[in-house]
Amino acid sequence: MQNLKLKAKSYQGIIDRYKRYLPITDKTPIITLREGNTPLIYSSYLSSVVGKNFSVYLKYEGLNPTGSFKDRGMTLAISKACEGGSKAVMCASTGNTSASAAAYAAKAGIKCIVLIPKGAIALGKLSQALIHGAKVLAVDGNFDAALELVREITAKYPITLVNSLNPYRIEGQKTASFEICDDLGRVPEFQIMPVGNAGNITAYWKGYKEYKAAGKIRELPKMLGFQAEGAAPIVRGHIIKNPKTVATAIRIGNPASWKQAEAARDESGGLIDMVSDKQILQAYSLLAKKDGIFVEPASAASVAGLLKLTDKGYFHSLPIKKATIVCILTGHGLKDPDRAVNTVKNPKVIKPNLKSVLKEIGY
Ligand code: AN7
Repeated sequence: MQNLKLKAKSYQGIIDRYKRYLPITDKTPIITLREGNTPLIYSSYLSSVVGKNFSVYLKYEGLNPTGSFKDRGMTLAISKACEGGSKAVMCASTGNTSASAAAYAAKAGIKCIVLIPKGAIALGKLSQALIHGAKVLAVDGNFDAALELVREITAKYPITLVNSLNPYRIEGQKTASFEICDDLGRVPEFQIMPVGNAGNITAYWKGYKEYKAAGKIRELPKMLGFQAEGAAPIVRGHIIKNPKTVATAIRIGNPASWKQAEAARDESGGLIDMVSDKQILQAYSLLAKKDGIFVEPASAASVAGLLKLTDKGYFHSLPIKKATIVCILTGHGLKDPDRAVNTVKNPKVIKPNLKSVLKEIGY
C-alpha cells in the first residue's frame, strides 16, 4: 500500500510499530494516517495538587490525526475490513468514531456510513465526518438507539461494523498502554480515563495484561474510570434511558463493553466512579490554563476524576509511598470550540486606537 512506498525510517503508525502484538499478516493492507506516538506530558501542577511523591502524566490522545484516540482502533479496523474485501463500513457515534471512520475510509477508498444522535454531537466532529465524504444520517434518538440500528444493519448486509464491538478496534486501541509503558520505562500505578461505551478501558486493560505476559512490565496498574453523573450506567448499575451531560462524547446510557469495563475495574483493583458536569468543566478549564492543553469536555472527566479522588483522600489511603498516575486525554478541544467560548467571556470590543488598547491591558 501507499505507506510502504515511503522508504524513510520515519514513524509509520501503530500497526507498524506494534505489529508483533496485533492480528495482522503480510497480506494485510495497512491503512494509516500515522496515528499514535502521542506525547506523555508531565503535569507539575497536577502532581503538586495530588501531593509529594506523586507524579501525574497526561497522555494527549487529542494529537492523533483526526484529534482523538479512535484513530488507533480505526487504522486496524479499516485495514482488516479492506483485507477481507469489505467495500463499506458503518458506525454509530457521539462524534469521534465517525470522524475517524470517515477519514480512514476515505484513505482506503471505501464507503463510510455513520449514524449520529440528532443535535448532540460537537460541530468539529460533524464537520470532519462530512468533509471526508461519509454518508451522515442524524437519528432522532440517542447514541444507544443509533448503535442498535447499526448492529442490526451490519448483521444483515455486507457492511463492516466499526464501532468498538469490532474486536480490531480494541486491538488497535490497546497500543496506547504499550506507549505509556515504553515512554515511562515502567508501568504506572494508576490510570484514569473517561468511560462512555467502555471500549477504551477494555482496550487499555488488554494492552497492559499483554505487556505483562510479554515480560515488558512487572505489575499492572489500577484502572480508574469516570463517567458523567447524568450518563453513569455502570456506576448506578442500570441502563440510563435519557443520558445527559455536557460531555457529549460520553453521553451513553447502555455501554456495549459494560461487562469488560467491570472486569478491568475488578481485576485491577480499581474503580469506576462519576463526576458532575461542573467538575468536568472545572477540570477542562484547569487543563487549558495550568497545563496549556486544550481537550474536549469528555476528556476532562479523567482529570475531574483525579481531583475528586484526591479530595476524598483516595491516593493517600492506599499503602503506597509514591506513585505514577496517568490521565488519558482522549480528544482535542478544537472538536468542540463552542463549549470553550461559552465557558469564558467573549472578547470585549474596543475602539481601534492605541489609547483604548493600553487602557484595557493596564499599561
Ligand atoms: C473524547 O465517538 O463513543 O468508553 O462514538 O469521544 O471507549 O466509548 C466516543 C467516546 C472518551 C469514551 N473520550 O470512550 C464515539 C464515542 C472521548 C470520546 C470516550 C469517547 P469509550
